[in-house]
Amino acid sequence: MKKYITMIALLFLVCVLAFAHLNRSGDVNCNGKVTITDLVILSRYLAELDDLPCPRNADMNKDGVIDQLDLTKLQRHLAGLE
Ligand SMILES: [Ca+2]
Ligand SMILES: [Ca+2]
Repeated sequence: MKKYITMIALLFLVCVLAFAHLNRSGDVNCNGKVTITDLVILSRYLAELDDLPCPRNADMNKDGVIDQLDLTKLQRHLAGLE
């Protein structure tokens, strides 16, 4: 019985983390919100001025590359167009 409870708890945790990850696309500073600050940070990263604090959230279009297309997608998201 204890084994099943542990497995269910782990499955729940995996689901929560997966859902949280999905909802954090664009949150490149990992503060839990997608704001203009994320846009500035991503812009500075693409201009090679700074590192990305949270690169896993920067690939907005999920193509495996962090580039101008992700910046555009983040801009559109913040503008409410996506
Ligand atoms: Ca953020
Ligand atoms: Ca991308």
